[in-house]
Amino acid sequence: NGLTGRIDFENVFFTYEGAASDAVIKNINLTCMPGETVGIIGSTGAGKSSLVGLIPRFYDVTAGSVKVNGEDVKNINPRRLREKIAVVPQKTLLFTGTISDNLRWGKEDASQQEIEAAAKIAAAHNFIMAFPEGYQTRLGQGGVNLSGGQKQRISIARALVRKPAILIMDDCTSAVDVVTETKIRESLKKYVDNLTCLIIAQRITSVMDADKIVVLDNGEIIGIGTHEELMKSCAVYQEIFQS
Ligand code: M5T
Repeated sequence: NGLTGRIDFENVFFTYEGAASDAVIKNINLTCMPGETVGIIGSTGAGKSSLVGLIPRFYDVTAGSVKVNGEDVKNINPRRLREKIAVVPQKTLLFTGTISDNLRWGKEDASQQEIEAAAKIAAAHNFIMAFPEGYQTRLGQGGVNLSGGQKQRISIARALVRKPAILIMDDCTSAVDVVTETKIRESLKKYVDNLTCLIIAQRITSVMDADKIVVLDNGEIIGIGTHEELMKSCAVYQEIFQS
C-alpha cells in the first residue's frame, strides 16, 4: 500500500495516562531508514517497548510526532498503518489450533507457499516438518507442546507472513540460541526488500551487527551508533557488553 519503512521520531515525549511518574519517553529524535536494522538496548524499564509501541499506535505520543514514510502516524489510516507494521511481542501469543492457523493469523488468505517461506526465514520450517502432521499439527489443548524457542520462531514467522515494511522484534528471540538467531536475522534481509527492522534485545549479540544501535536509559537516548562506535563512546553500552 505504498508505505515504505522510513520512521521518524521528532521530539517525542510519552507519559502513560494516569501515571503519577514523569514521562517514560523523553525528547526522542531518531530516524530509521528503509532497509535499516536498528537495535534498541537498555536496562529493564528503560522504555524500549513503550518507544516502539508508538509506531503502530499501541500508544500515542504526549508531545512531538512519530512519522512513517514522512506522514504523521495519527494521519495514517489505522488499518493501513498496521498492515505495514508487524510486531513480534515479548510474550508469544499462540492459540489452540494448528500451526498453519497460527501462522495465518493476521493474513487469513496466505497460501501454503507463503507460510512455508516465512517459516523458513524464521528457522521454524524444519521443526514443523519433523511433526508427523507438519503444518497441520495442533498446538495447545490436546496438541503438542512447543519449547519456548520454537514458540518464538512461530511468532516471528507469523509476523513475516504479512510481508511488513517495518518489523518490530520486541525481545522475541530470548529463548532462541545465538546461532539460530543470527541465521534468522541474516535471512530476514533477503525476504522483504528494504525491510526496516527494529530489534529490542537484552543480549548484545542480538544487535551487534545492526546498522545502528540505540542505547536507551530512563526514557532517553544516551548513545547511538554502531557496536564499534558505542564500545568507544558509551559507558552504559560497555557495561551491558561486559555483563
Ligand atoms: C518503561 C512503565 C514501566 C517503566 C516504563 C508497559 C507499561 C510500562 N510502564 C507503565 O507505567 N505502564 C505500562 O503499561 O514505563 O517500560 P517499558 O517500555 O516496558 O520498558 P522496557 O521495554 O525497556 O523494559 P523491559 O523490561 O521490557 O526490558 O517504568 O513501569
